[in-house]
Amino acid sequence: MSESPSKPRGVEPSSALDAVIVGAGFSGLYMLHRLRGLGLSARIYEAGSGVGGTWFWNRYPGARCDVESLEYSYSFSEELEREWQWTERYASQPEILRYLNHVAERFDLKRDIRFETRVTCAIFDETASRWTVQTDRGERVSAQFCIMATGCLSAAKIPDFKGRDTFQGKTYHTGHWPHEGVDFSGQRVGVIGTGSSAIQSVPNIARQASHVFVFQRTPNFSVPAHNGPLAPEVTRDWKMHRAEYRQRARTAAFGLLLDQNEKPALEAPPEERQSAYEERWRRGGFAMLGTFADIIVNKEANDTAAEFVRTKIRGIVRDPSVAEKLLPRDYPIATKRLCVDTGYYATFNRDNVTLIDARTTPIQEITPTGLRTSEAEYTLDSIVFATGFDAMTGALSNIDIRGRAGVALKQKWSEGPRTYLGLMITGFPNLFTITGPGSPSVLANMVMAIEQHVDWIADCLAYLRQHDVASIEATVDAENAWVAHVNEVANTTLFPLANSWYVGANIPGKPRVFMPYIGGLGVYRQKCDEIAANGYEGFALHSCAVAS
Ligand code: NA7
Repeated sequence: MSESPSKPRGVEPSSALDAVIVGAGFSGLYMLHRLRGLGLSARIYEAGSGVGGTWFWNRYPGARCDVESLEYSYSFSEELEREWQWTERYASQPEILRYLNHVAERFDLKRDIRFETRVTCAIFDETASRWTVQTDRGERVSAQFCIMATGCLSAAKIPDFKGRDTFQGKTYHTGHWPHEGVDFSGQRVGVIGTGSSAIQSVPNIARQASHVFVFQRTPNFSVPAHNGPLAPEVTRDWKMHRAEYRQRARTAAFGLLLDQNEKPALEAPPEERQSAYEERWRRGGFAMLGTFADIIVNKEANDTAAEFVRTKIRGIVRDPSVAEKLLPRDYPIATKRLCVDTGYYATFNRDNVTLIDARTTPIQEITPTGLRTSEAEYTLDSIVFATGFDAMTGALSNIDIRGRAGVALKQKWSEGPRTYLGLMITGFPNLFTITGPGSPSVLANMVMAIEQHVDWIADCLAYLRQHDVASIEATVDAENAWVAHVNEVANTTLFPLANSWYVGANIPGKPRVFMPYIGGLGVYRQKCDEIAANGYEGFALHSCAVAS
């Protein structure tokens, strides 16, 4: 299910760096590039055997980004953008991985990446104001700054089903897919979960397997991607106007060129609403989110969009009882991440696909031969866990991070994550979290959110150097105020109503806290810039190491 275990490299001698970066995905790669530009010594530790992060691990059939390829790519280098050609409107996982390898080669990043090396622990030394970082290969390194580029959806989660380890067939998690691929020909396959990963993979698995059983606990809203080859005129237009498009995306709420209609849904007469939704459905993807201004803040407005999509599902799925099961009803549309699919609902018209409602007939046990629900037993050759991630905090909690007075981050976050700007944590000086909880992150085009954080951190480190500052730390007041603000803004929207991974509802026992910042990437960027311009307001800066 996972990468082959890395061979021990032996205990390496201690070394000292300006910065350690954890993770070689979109965040870590750009961070390394920026730090090198500042003349700082930096090293990435990466658990995988190659670059890519999320795009290294998520290799399930049909894995594809739900943000359009021209937008879901770095904007920091015009040359990079001019020389790289995306082939499809929505890039597939292999293409994104090729792109990230190209970036790593082009900027000569790999020489400072230690692959197949997992950071196990990071401890802050208050006397020296430095972090000691340890890896599973016995390496120990001291760095002034520790930068977590660990991703928001990188800690894969397999629920603790009874009998989970007794199954004698093959099991897979979508987020740890075998590199050699999987041939499901002739197999009876069970897919557990109906989030984005299942919605992308089920149509592909169904074309191969003899039968697919989809176990759905909560139906999801999905809109068509209308994916296809990128038309040359689209690429030409992008290259001609790239600077303008990128600037718009950087300041937009979702970091996307969404074409947001400012009119509230309820001000439009029903026919106008209908044709607006139809037009967005034809465009495909997240365009649906921009149809009206109030979809995510007004339940009645949201209902009009939700009912539109439910009607579409009824129109696609031929068996009315199956269609009925696929209709999401108990949360507003887009308050769980909207899925973007290619033929998902139509897949349920195939004779070799069965939908099982795991809400009314829950999965009770995984057996040696398959799976048992409260109603029936299913004989399976393989089980695919499309069960998601311990989102936003999981990858950080998996590392033993200890700040001042040896306090563990896990302990500090036991009631839910607390950060200042999603960038720093009180009690953990010189530790940065790229797209950490409390920042726009997953509610924005991730690449735009990442670039904004990396640039802010790099500028901050340059400032600290110029002003001879040894440590920076979020103040208690600033952190408290930011956490309150993140909650306040979230509560003006419908988002907290859904049992989503945004609130940790998919992980039993995880405190229910709305983790990302929904104030919008543009607004957030401005706040971060103002804070920096005011000499890093809300941060305590110390010119030499302090004991406490
Ligand atoms: P998601 O969106 O978290 O989906 C996980 C799915 O697995 C979801 O349908 C869950 O149902 C289901 N699940 C989780 N635990 C169980 C148990 N115990 N029993 C039955 N079903 C379960 O993860 P994805 O990988 O699809 O997508 C993650 C993000 O990646 C996505 O949002 C995009 O941003 C890209 P639930 O809804 O919790 O009832």
